[in-house]
Amino acid sequence: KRPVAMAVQRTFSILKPDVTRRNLTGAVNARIEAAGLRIIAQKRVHMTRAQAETFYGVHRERPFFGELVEMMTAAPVVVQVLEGEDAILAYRAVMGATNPEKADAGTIRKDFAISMGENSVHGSDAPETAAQEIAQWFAGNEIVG
Ligand code: RTP
Ligand code: MG
Repeated sequence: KRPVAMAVQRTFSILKPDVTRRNLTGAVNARIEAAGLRIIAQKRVHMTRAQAETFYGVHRERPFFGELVEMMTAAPVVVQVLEGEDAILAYRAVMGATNPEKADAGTIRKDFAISMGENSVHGSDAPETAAQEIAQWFAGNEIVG
């Protein structure tokens, strides 16, 4: 019998301003690595308004859009590419629910997030958005798998 193919996948991650401001980059990275995800690209950037508006363009019409862009540009973030088996779903599982009050015990958002807005991490929601988001932030030679 042929073995079932391993679905190694990449996802895009952001450690949001509430993480860098509180010096929790290493603590969050420890959770990512403990979940079996490999950080194959990483850099610290201070997003411009235009970059944040592009990144969250899908939410442009939402009532929280202005607040979201303000929050994402208020301090540096760490952008990352994570690799692992079913990385997109695996990362969203360790992130926890968008609203930290609803996040499961042991998730990053349950343990670190401040609020629905300042919820510590972003993770891509599908393979297409992961590819788009990675391409917005990393050149191919910055990703070392
Ligand atoms: P993300 O895109 O950052 O990984 O988070 P998500 O999928 O869990 O949540 P999404 O619905 O895509 O919302 C994107 C980000 O917008 C902020 N938000 N604020 N105040 C609010 O009601 C509200 N709702 C969403 C959060 O920072 C959320 O992660
Ligand atoms: Mg989202």
